[in-house]
Amino acid sequence: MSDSEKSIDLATKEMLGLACNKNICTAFDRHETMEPECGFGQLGICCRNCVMGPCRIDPFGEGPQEGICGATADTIAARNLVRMIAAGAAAHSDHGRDVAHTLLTTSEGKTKGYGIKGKEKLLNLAKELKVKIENRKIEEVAHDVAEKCFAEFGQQHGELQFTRRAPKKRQEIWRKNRFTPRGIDREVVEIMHRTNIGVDNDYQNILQQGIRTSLGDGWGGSMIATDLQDVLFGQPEPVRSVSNLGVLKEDEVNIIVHGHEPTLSDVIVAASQDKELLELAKKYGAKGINLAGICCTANEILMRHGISVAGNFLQQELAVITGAVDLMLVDVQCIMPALGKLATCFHTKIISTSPKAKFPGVEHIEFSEEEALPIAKKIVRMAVENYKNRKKESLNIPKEKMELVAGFTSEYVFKMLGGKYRATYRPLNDAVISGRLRGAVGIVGCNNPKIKHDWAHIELTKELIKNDVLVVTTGCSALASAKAGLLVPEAAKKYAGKGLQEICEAVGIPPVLHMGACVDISRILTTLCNVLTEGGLGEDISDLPVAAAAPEWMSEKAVSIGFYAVASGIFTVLGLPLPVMGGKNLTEYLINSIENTVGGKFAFESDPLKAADLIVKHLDKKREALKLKPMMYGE
Ligand code: NFS
Ligand code: SF4
Repeated sequence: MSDSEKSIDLATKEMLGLACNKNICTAFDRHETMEPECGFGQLGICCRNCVMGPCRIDPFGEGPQEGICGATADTIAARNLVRMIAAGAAAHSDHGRDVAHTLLTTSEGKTKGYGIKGKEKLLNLAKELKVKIENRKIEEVAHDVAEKCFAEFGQQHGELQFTRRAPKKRQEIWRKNRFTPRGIDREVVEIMHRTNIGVDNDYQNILQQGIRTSLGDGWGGSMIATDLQDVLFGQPEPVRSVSNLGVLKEDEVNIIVHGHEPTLSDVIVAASQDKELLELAKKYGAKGINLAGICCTANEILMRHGISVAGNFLQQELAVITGAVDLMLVDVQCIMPALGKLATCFHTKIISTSPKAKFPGVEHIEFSEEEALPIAKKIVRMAVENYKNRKKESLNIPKEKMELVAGFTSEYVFKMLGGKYRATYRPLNDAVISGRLRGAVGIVGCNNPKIKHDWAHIELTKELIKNDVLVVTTGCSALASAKAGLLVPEAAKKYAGKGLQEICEAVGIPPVLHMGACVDISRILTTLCNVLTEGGLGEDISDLPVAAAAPEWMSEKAVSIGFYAVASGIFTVLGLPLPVMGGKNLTEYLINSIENTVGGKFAFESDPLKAADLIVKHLDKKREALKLKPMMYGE
């Protein structure tokens, strides 16, 4: 495959060409050497759950159709699938747990570098969680809110608190089908139990637990992560910034933060503005300290501080190859182990910080909330001191960079649409009802070298906004849209249909709204609940003309997200199939009959234009059921 077929992003193509000239391998190349990938794995029909096996089912029906224990293709594929959900939900939720811990220790005055910046959010949460507010210090309230959220992880029975944010009808569906999560951790553990050899062997019953676990992510762990981050680091508001590798600066110390948890990156932002360190940078001949993000950490500090974005998942190695990164610090999730070896070819220092995530050949400086700011300063100092080791001849910063606006939240949409004094979702609902807007679609998720980098995200997004669909986006998809110039108000005139254009112009928003990191997909759920409460668009999420898509997904986290979206009643289109196709009944269930139970279902479609078509048809079906007006500017 030539470099131009690997990505639509100019900076990425340029860096891939350079990597090739230098004989440096990236994920794009390693993907090619891996082909053909294992068919059993892709179809989900190999099982290693006990040592009588590994067993594989013959997909052509000629060889074995059962494992040694008698497990069928459907059973094996379902067990593998829900283990992916368990891993994905665990990752998001453990992130949420860590944030709860930071809030708790901060409320006890034990941290250095954090405060409670989102007071309004905290008070709203306190009300929701029935924490007493009157005559109490903000720290006391924060303490009890953190404890209540903590308890959600270990809860053994009852229902997760935030599932009550869902419409009544949805809650009933969950209860009736045993989908309501009892405790976040409990559901993950139960997946591991049920998928042991000889426990749950009915694919639908296995999926029931998969759904329950995923809901514990979306309406539990991820929601806690989002809400408590807003309490600690402040609620995002729309902010302008810049994206792509061109944000790296030739004459400044470049630090990249990569990973997921803003507990680390937020104090790095503060440390990079430290006077003493800035002086030191100048002493070494640098004009300043330039911070940029990759992956979801990028989203977190982008929307709270306007820090620029270096790139998305498949650009992490390319950032190092620019030779301009003096230090890259990483915490958890989506960090390629390849970075360690790659960095040895450059002056770049990679620093791991989480006790949960170490990398061979990478220096580890353990991060702790208690000493957050001093540790952050130490790391920034290392970057500054490494600036002098930069080799001019290996410096290759691509020019590409793009303006963007990021940081829309469910609360902000509320303010923005109603004006300062009239907070309401009414204009949004009316736009859908009157046929100016067809509906809304969440486009989210990763990059995957199996699909031309950023291409599927951008094609799908453009096609939908052309059809008067408001797109909301998170994660690496949001970063793809940023780089493609879709996150600015001016993009409406260029790419959006007439109805969407009118709304964007009236309110001054881009046609594609950046709503944060992947844990912030919980913001999309909350927004949908608010839209329903505003009225006129049905009673349940499955009534709404909305859909979701992950055109280039790769992570287990995306599987968990896909499931809680479907189980919340949302039609969800994946650009690559779930690894289940070897289980014929299971596949049929996921792309079809699951809809009878939850009102949402999956579709697998790798062609973004066909995916857009499926989505538009789905939105129109929902509009028809709600008896909404025909689209104002034609179909
Ligand atoms: Ni989401 Fe964020 Fe990106 Fe995929 Fe990874 S960064 S949590 S998993 S690759 S979107
Ligand atoms: Fe084979 Fe069954 Fe063991 Fe899986 S659990 S490896 S199918 S014997």
